[in-house]
Order: sequence, then structure tokens, then C-alpha cells
Amino acid sequence: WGGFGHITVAYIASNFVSDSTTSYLQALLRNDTGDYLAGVATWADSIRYTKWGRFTSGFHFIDAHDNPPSYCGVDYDRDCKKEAGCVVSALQNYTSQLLDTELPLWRRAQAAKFVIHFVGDIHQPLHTEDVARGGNGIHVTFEGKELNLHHVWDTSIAEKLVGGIHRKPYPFAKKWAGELTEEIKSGKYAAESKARWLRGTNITDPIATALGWAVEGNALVCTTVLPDGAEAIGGQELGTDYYEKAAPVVEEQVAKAGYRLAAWLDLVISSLK
Ligand code: DCM
Ligand code: DCM
Ligand code: DCM
Ligand code: ZN
Ligand code: ZN
Repeated sequence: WGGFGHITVAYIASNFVSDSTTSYLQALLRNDTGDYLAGVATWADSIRYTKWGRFTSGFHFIDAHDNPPSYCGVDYDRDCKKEAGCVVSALQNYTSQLLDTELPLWRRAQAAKFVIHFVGDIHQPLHTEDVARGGNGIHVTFEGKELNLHHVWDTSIAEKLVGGIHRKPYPFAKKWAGELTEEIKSGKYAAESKARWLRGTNITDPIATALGWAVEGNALVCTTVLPDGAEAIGGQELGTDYYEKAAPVVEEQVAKAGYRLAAWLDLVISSLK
């Protein structure tokens, strides 16, 4: 996701974590405001092109060798690059660093920041997709603007959903997170979705847990992102029909990522004591 998506995911998570998780992470991240998660949600993107952070650039996605729309699927051994890693191995690695109380606090704070970011990214369908580098090479127009498909899914759809963010991601994200939090607590996700979202979550098996999240996002590439394949969409305007199917998917993936991030952080922090 772009910054707006990541910040929204973090605000949703801060609405659901337990009080002890809040205190623990506020201390670790040295921020005792309500923005302690939101404030670090985009940090991983800010370091990925720096010299020291270059090793993390492959951690934001997994390039599933699928063939949308006829075949979707993610296979850890097939798709997670052995040298560069992927978002699934990164979540496992940084979760274990966050759990490792032998590590210096700055390393564990850094691990927390990676976990907060990567739980977001794994829920962006095109971050689990190999075709044209996750859609970066598919040129489209959206509301008349020339963009690539990856950018549309990272940023444009979410921003249109909330009526634009007017260069103020934090207040707009906080508001959207508040709305999605209500949908989870008592609205459209309350009855069935949120219980289903946490099925398969296993702190003793981060690879299987994260792979489950990736498989689910990747399936959306076949149904919603590229329902007629990559060839059909290239050079096209993504009109109202496309947007109206995509927007609820973006909304649910963001809500789900925030709710799962809260559950994951609770599991990590509670297992430390
Ligand atoms: N931090 C870190 N490693 C350091 C120093 C700080 O991971 N060597 C973390 C703690 C905060 C965030 O970075 O989450 C911001 O730190 P600062 O307040 O130093 O900018
Ligand atoms: N950081 C790091 N190693 C570096 C530079 C930065 O681990 N060589 C981390 C420490 C903080 C985060 O980046 O977690 C933010 O650092 P800063 O406040 O220096 O930008
Ligand atoms: N990306 C992806 N899959 C890839 C390559 C990149 O999901 N195989 C993502 C990471 C960024 C965006 O696409 O969100 C742009 O990446 P880059 O700047 O590395 O092209
Ligand atoms: Zn992206
Ligand atoms: Zn990212």
C-alpha cells in the first residue's frame, strides 16, 4: 500500500490491541501518544532504497508464479526467493526478532516497525503477484490519469474511496480507520468476517499464518484485480465497473490487515510474559 493504506492499517490495529500491548509497544517505540503505530507504519518504505536498507527491498511482496485469471495460488518453496526473501519470510524473521528479549531494544523496535508494515503489504493483492512485477508494468488510466495498475491498487482506489486525502494522510487515515473499526465492531464485518479473519492465526507458525494471508490476497488477483487477465486491462481506462468491484475489496483488505495486525501483536506481546 501507499502511505495512506499503511497508516490506516496501523490506526485500526491500535483500536483493537489490548491495553498491555499498547503500553509495551509505546515504551518500545518511545511514543506514548495514540499515533505510536501509525507513526512508524511507513518507515519500512522510507529505508528500502537507502544503501543500508537495500537488503529489505524484496521483503514487501511475494512474487507468486500464478497465471491470472485461470490459476491463482502461492507456494512458499516455489515463490519466496531464496536469496532476497519475501514478505512471508520477512514476517517470520521480524516476528522472531520482536520475540527475542536477548536482542537490544533498538533491534526489537526496528523489528516491530517491519512487522507493522509487512502485515499491511501482504494484504495488498498485487504484493502477492508476479505478473509484470506486481502490476507495476501494466499501464492503465484511472480517472483519466496515466498510472500503473500497482499504483492504482496501492493508492488511488483507497484515496478515491475517502474522497481524497488532500496531502494529509494522518488525519484522513485516522478517520477512515475509525469508520472501519466500527464496521468490525458492530457493522458489516462484525457478524462473521472478523472471526473468519483470525482463523489459522498461529504464533508458533508465522510462515503458515502469513502464507494463508498471502494465498487469500492472491486469490483476489484472479477474481477482482485481473478478472480478464493482464492483456485485457493494459492501456485501458479502469472505469466505474472496475472501481465498484475493487473498492470493497480494498476496504476489506485494509480492515482485515488492521484487525489481524492487532491480533498478531497481542499474541507476540502476551507470549513475552
Ligand atoms: N529506533 C531504532 N533504532 C535506533 C533508534 C531508534 O529502532 N537506533 C526506533 C525507536 C523509534 C524510532 O526508531 O521507534 C524512532 O526513533 P527516534 O526517536 O530515535 O527517531
Ligand atoms: N536505522 C538503522 N540503521 C541505520 C539507520 C537507521 O537501524 N543505519 C533505523 C533506526 C531507527 C530508524 O532507522 O529504527 C529511524 O532512524 P532515524 O531516526 O535515524 O531515521
Ligand atoms: N512490488 C511488488 N512486486 C514486485 C516488485 C515491486 O509488489 N515484484 C511493489 C513494491 C512497491 C511497488 O511495487 O510497493 C513499486 O516497487 P519498485 O519501486 O521496487 O518498482
Ligand atoms: Zn505496493
Ligand atoms: Zn511496503
